[in-house]
Amino acid sequence: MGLREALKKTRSNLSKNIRNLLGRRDPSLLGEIEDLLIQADFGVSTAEQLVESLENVQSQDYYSRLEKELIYLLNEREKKKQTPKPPVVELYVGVNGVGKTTTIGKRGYMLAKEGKKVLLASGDTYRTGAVEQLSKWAKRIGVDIITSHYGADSASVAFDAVDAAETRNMDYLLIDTAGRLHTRSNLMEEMRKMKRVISKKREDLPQETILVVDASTGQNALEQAKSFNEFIGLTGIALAKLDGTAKGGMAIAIVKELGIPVLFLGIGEEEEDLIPFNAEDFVCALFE
Ligand SMILES: Nc1nc2c(ncn2[C@@H]2O[C@H](COP(=O)(O)OP(=O)(O)OP(=O)(O)O)[C@@H](O)[C@H]2O)c(=O)[nH]1
Ligand SMILES: [Mg+2]
Repeated sequence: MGLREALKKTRSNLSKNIRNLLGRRDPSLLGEIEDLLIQADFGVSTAEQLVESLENVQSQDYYSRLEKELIYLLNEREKKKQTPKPPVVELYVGVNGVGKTTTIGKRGYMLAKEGKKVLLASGDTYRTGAVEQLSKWAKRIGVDIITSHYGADSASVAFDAVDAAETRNMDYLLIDTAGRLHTRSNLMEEMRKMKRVISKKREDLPQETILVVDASTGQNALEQAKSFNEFIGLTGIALAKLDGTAKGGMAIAIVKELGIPVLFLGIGEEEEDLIPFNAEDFVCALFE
């Protein structure tokens, strides 16, 4: 599945309705466009800002103006990063069932295809079957894995994994974690410990702390991003399950409100179904 296909539902909701409105010229038009953007989960303040940008624009140019504003908004937040020192450690966090383990499998595949040496680590010691699930991915994409056993201390699993990645000269270490609700402070605390232990090994690690969110969650994903960001500091968002949702606009709300860049889009369950985020492609697929 491609990006265009994945964003089909969000787009058809949005474009069809906006197109219907554009023929009109009455004073309530902008208000109605704002409502549509909110319905597509752009978030209230983003929708307001976008509509304000249309105020002195001819209605036939609304579309192109919206596209330009969105691309600007999404690109503005994209950080220019220095080349990190290997191993690049990516810690994947998020609430239960959002797609963390699957995203890691797909990300590992993406990196392995680029010729990178990839190690996976199973830091989910809570859910039965979690280690096996990641092991299956490792086998499927042909990369190594550090496993753990049920009930083990996830921080020490992470610590050992960083050790292994260094001794084996890995380019990337992708660490899976157990799903946790952002409102459960004991579980959030445990995750913080995991990150702290990793940075004790080397202070620039982990270079990425990535929150995986389920795109169909809509605005609650923004709450998740806020909490996780307050607790451990996020460097990026992976937006999973973008296929089959009409709430794709949520990506924009997260970038705008929290300034955290979207790094990846998950558009299916197969290994090739993860694509690097690109603002222009995303906005085009959203409106076209
Ligand atoms: N359609 C679709 N399904 C996905 C995507 N990403 C993950 N899934 C599915 O979502 C379900 C949950 O995915 P997991 O990767 O196990 O989620 P998780 O966050 O690791 O779950 P826990 O470890 O239990 O918290 C699985 O059935 C995945 O195949 C995606 O981008 N698109
Ligand atoms: Mg998992």
